[in-house]
Amino acid sequence: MVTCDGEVARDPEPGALELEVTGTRITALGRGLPRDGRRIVDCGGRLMTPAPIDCHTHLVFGGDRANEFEMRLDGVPYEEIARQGGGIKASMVATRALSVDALVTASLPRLDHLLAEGVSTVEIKSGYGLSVGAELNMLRAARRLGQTRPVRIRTTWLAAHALPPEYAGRAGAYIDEVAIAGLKAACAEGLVDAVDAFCEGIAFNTAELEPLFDAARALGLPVKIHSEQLSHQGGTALAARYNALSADHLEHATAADARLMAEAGMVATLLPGAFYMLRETVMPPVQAFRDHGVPMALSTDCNPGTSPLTSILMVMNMGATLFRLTVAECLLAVTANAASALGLSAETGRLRPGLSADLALWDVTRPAQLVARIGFNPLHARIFQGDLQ
Ligand code: DI6
Ligand code: FE
Repeated sequence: MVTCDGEVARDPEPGALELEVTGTRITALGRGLPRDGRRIVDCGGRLMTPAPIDCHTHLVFGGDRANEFEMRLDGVPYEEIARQGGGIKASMVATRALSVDALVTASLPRLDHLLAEGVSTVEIKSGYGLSVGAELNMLRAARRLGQTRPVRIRTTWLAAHALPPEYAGRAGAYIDEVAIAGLKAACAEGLVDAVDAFCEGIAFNTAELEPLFDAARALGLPVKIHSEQLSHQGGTALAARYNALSADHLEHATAADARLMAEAGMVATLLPGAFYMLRETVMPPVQAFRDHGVPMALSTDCNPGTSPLTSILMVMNMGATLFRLTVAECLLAVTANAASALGLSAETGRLRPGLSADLALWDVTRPAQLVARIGFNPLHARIFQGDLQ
């Protein structure tokens, strides 16, 4: 058993621990627990971990952008494709064309792929609607996904993802009329757990994002940010001023950013799928995060453009191979630290009495076996809120 509550051992002691579940909760962890009247499940010597958490996804969207993949193979850079109306805007057109029902249908296979690897909790962002109505529909679809499958969905308002053509040259008006006005409407409908923004040369700058973060604060919502992905724009420092839950991507972040993140209690969410797809060469400052004690999470960033990835196991492998994280860091990055990135550390992500019984049972005996293999899923059983599935 790997509790992800502190150190992760390379070789967990065989048969060391028993775990008691009552209803939806872990109620005890230890040796020789009382058995009277309990249903006993023998896990057959398999490895148990907290169920993985995917803490940064754009899983709800319409359409497909494999054509842009081909353009990039021909040498056209991502930012150039975006300037030509591809990229996020192409997904906007395809997403606006779908009803809530159709968005659910399009997104369900992606969610199921994550669940097949034991995932208990998925964060889903808006950000491909870019109008109040279409952004609301994305989060309605996200909530519906959570009613359709046994999974915990956290929704994030990411209207500040790109500027739609109808607001070209009027970023301030877009933030006011769509990002902030829509946030209030979405919040009133119970559709928002956090607010995110894309701070980048091809998206929004820090001055434009400040009023949005002020609005989030006024509504009592935590913020997150996509920052320093393609260039250094200062989004991480802005987010730290708002005690953000996390800053995400961070390839171009500095040691000074890491210090601010530590002071603000933020998680660094690293997204190796986007790094890989864009053939990035600048690495996130992993050693600075370690030195400053910034917890690192890893996530799929599942999206139609820069990270069409729906495997949390692959993400762990990439975290190790591309970012040189240790196996222990990779495991914590998709469990305890991913929970922190969603403000859920008192709810899930560790094996600890009081937390939700969200467990994964794997046909392996050592954590390294989860991280080392590529394209192999050793999940034996998934337990969500105490239910063995
Ligand atoms: N950064 C990303 O990598 C994705 N969104 C973001 O803010 C890209 C989204 C896309 O290309 O569709
Ligand atoms: Fe993203």
